[in-house]
Order: sequence, then structure tokens, then C-alpha cells
Amino acid sequence: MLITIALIAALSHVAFAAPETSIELEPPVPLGVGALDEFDNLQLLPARDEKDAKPRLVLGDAIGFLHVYEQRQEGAYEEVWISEFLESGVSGTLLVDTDADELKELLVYTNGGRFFLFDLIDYHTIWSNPPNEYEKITSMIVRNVDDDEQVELIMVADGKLVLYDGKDRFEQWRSDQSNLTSTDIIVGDADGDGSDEIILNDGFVFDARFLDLEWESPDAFGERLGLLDIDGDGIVEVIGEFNGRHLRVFDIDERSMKITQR
Ligand SMILES: [Ca+2]
Ligand SMILES: [Ca+2]
Ligand SMILES: [Ca+2]
Ligand SMILES: [Ca+2]
Repeated sequence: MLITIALIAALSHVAFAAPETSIELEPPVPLGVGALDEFDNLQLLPARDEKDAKPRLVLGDAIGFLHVYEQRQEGAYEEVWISEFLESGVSGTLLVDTDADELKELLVYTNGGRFFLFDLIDYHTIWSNPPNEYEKITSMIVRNVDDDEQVELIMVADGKLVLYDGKDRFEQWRSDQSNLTSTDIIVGDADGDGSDEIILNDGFVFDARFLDLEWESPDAFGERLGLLDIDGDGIVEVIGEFNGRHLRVFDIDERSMKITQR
């Protein structure tokens, strides 16, 4: 009887265990509670290979170090690597293929104007931008916005919008505007003309292709931005978050904050 129960338990375990195997390779969010999966400076790393499927995560700290943690047992992580000092607080970490070789790198930028590419297997530094190239980077995202196959690093550095080539690694464009303080950048076609805009959270909208300033909104869009078509006209609206909670909606094509009262 006991053996039968054990057998049924074992069989049902097998039946229900299968989906969990793939989750173990790359959990959708770090194990833990709270806002961990929303932090720009905490990323799950993909498994090194199928045999070594231990969940790993990287954390960039406010002093200027990167830490890699590996899961030792369910819910418990342990530090396995720490970087050299990156000179200033880590502002953002991105997992991205910067040079179009179909392998992702860890791209890290700091408050002090440096950015670094790290190898995802052994964490060695693949490349970093020259010291003193920029004094301060307030925001960075990575998108392909031109004709070459590689992505561009789109950042606000020293008050300017800067596009940096991801493969040949040079500054390919910078804006005339030098008063930008953007802490979030989003790319999408927010006016329905079929080409993308680069939208900065402090209210600047650039054409992503021709890089001209399309609109300077009198109101900032919030600290964090999202894009969603919520009025069904086929054009996304900018949804901006203020003070970590309050939301406002902006119609970029109509160049206005959306009136929400009746
Ligand atoms: Ca790559
Ligand atoms: Ca490109
Ligand atoms: Ca557009
Ligand atoms: Ca819309």
C-alpha cells in the first residue's frame, strides 16, 4: 500500500515537475519579494549552458561595484564574483547584443560617464569607453534606430542626447540641446507617422531617424515612461509615472496631456 502511494506520488511528481525544469533555467523574476524584478540594476543572467543551469543574477551597487550571485539552494543566493571598482555608482545594467554577433553582453553604465561591456560567461571586461569621455550619464537604452545592423546606445550624457554605435563604438551623433536631464528614455512611434520617436522623460521628443527635435513639451512626462494605445486610435500614448506612483497620459500626436476629467 505504502509502495503504491509512493509510486503514485512519484508519478504525479514527474507529471507536474516537467514545466518547472524550464523555469529553473531562467526564472521569469528573481526569487525574492518586492520590486526586485523592476530594478534597473538587478538582472537575471541566462544560464551558461544546459548543464550549468544554476540561476545567476547581477547587481550593480551605488558605490560602483558589480556583484554576481548564484543560487545555492531554493531562494538562497551567494556572491560568486565582484567587479573592479567602476569609479562611480552603477546607474543601469542591460543584457544586450551590442555588436551584432548574436551573443549578448552585459552593458553597464555609471553615474560618472563610463560604460562597460562584460562577458556573460566569465565576466571579463570586453570593452569600456575612454575615461573623461563623458562626465555624467543620466539614462541609457539600446535600440537599433538606423540602417546598420547593430544597435545604438541611446543615452543622455552631459545634458545631450547621444547616439553611440554599438559595434564600432564611437559617438555617432549628439544633440544641439544641452540642457537634458532625462532619467528615462523610450522609443516608439507615438505620433502615428510610421517612424519611431525617441521620447525623453523630461519632455523632449526627437525623431529617431532624422534626429530632429519634434516637440518640447511644457510638462515633463514623469520619471518612468510606458507606451500603450489606450484610446483606440491606433497610436500609442505616453504613460508617465510621477513620484513613483501617480500616472499621467500624454498624446504625443496631439502634443498635449490627455484630459481625463469629465
Ligand atoms: Ca555581442
Ligand atoms: Ca544600427
Ligand atoms: Ca513617429
Ligand atoms: Ca492612442
